[in-house]
Order: sequence, then structure tokens, then C-alpha cells
Amino acid sequence: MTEDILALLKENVIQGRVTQDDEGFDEGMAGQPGVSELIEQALAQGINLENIIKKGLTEGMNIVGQKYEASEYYIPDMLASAEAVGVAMEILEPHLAQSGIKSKGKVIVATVKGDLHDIGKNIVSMLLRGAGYIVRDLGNDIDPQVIVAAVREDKPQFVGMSALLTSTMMHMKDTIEALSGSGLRDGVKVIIGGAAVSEEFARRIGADGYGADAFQAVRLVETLSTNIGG
Ligand code: B1M
Repeated sequence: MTEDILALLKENVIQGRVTQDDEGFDEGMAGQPGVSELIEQALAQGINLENIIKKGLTEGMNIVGQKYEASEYYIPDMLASAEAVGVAMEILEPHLAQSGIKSKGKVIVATVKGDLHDIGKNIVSMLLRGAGYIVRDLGNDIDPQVIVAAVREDKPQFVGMSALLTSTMMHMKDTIEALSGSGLRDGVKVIIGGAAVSEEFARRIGADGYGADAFQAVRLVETLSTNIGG
């Protein structure tokens, strides 16, 4: 029974179905329980939260990532799945807070100053939450000093910045310098992503890593976590 619900959850993440009213990527699914209803069922049956996240949500999103990389899925398909995971995480959040599941670490995420593009950053936040990290998403158009203040307050292990514009990407460098100037740089790993930037740019500005897509961002955080023993 548990395995059935988790398999259905995974399938509905892949289909990008938030509720029972939604059509999926494939036709003829409307009327069947979507991710919201399945999460409620899983909670009612007392299924372990970690299994819900790992076997239902994260495994589903991993398949979506593979389909995206294989050009079988496009951005709207990925967004539908990301939204389904986001809604699931919203339902799970109060239960997670009570459950004592140890978070894997804290990540502060922001789109840099002057940049309003937040879709990719939102996907990164959702996937990181799905992978078990506590994410404080500062939003878009975020000044370096706001990031510095948030790092001072939250003491996260990671700062993730997104930039889509060539005119804003240098604010990533400004932010890293502001972190250094505040004596906070050594306490955090900085990762960057977004269409404007690259691996080479990450190296040039002294970031700790670059994620070409949201799945790579999660893998990067997992790898860097291992390196810092977290
Ligand atoms: Co704008 N825009 N836009 N835009 N926009 C681009 C980026 C552009 C490439 C379009 C073009 O001209 N071909 C161009 C930038 C050119 C450049 O700088 N070289 C551009 C421009 C010029 C502009 C304006 C200046 C237009 C104008 O007003 N004249 C203006 C700027 C506003 C501002 O930010 N100050 C503007 C405005 C907008 C909208 C508001 C209309 C809208 C944004 C809505 C929103 O985000 N809420 C918008 C959109 C939608 C786009 C395009 C079409 C799509 C961006 C997107 O959401 N992609 C974009 C063209 C394009 O990219 N094809 C374009 C989907 C998203 C899932 O991908 O964000 O790359 P992405 O995220 C990926 C990866 O990059 C990675 O993971 C994500 C998922 O796999 N990733 C990370 C992202 N962040 C990461 C962080 C990580 C790791 C991985 O670690 C922390």
C-alpha cells in the first residue's frame, strides 16, 4: 500500500499534476488523485516523511530532469512538475517541522540585484527543499548587502545566486566580495547559476561552484556538503 502511494506520487510528479482536476503530460488522467491528494493520503496513512520526499517527490523530479535533458520534456513540463513538488512541500512543511527529520543544511538563495528573472531560481529552491535542505529564498533583485545580512543572521552552509542578465551577473562578484569584506566568506560555499553565467565565470569570480541546471545545483550542493562534512 505504501509503495503504491509512493509510486503514484512519483508518477504524478512526472506528470506535473498538482490536483485531481489537472490533466497530465499524458492524456486521460483528469479525475485521478494528483500530488496534493496523494500527499494527504500518504500523511493520513502515516507514511514516513523522508520516504514521501525521497521515493515520491525527489525520484519523480529526477526522472523529470532526465526527460528534460533528453529533450522529451520542455520548460513548461518541468515547471508543472516543479510546481507539483512545491505544493507537496508546502503541505509537508508543518509536518517536517514537527518530525525531527534532520535537515541536510541551510541554503540562502537569491536572484541578484537588478535581475527580476526568478523562475530558474524558484526551481532550484524547490529542488533543494525536496532534497532535504532548509532554503531561505530572499527573492529577486537582491542587493549584496541583503545577502550578507541574511548570511550573518542564518549562518547557512550555502549561498546560491542566480542571474539571467549579462548586466547583472557582476553583482555575483560584488556579493562574494561583500561576504569577504564582512568576514563571512569562509563560512559559506557560494554556488551560482542562471543563463548568463558559466563554469568559467564561477571560477573567475571566486564562487565554489556552478550549476548548469537545477538538478546540477542540487548535486553540487550534495557534493560540497560531503566536502564540508555536512
Ligand atoms: Co528576460 N531576458 N528580460 N524576462 N527572459 C532573457 C534572460 C534574455 C536572454 C531574452 C533574450 O533577449 N533572448 C535576455 C537577456 C539578455 C542578456 O542579458 N544577455 C532578457 C532580457 C533582455 C530581459 C529584459 C531586459 C527585457 C526588457 O525589458 N527589455 C527584462 C529585464 C528585467 C530585469 O530582470 N530587470 C526582462 C524581463 C523578463 C520577464 C519579466 C518578462 C520574464 C521573467 C519572468 C520571471 O522570471 N518571473 C523574462 C523571461 C521569462 C525571459 C526568458 C524568455 C526565459 C527565462 C526563464 O525563465 N527561463 C529569457 C530567455 C531565455 O532564457 N531563453 C529571458 C526558464 C528557467 C527555468 O531557466 O532561469 O535559466 P533559467 O534557470 C535554469 C538554469 O539556468 C539553472 O537552473 C534553472 C532550471 O534548470 N539555474 C541555476 C538558474 N539559477 C540557478 C542557480 C543555481 C544553479 C542553477 O545555483 C544557485
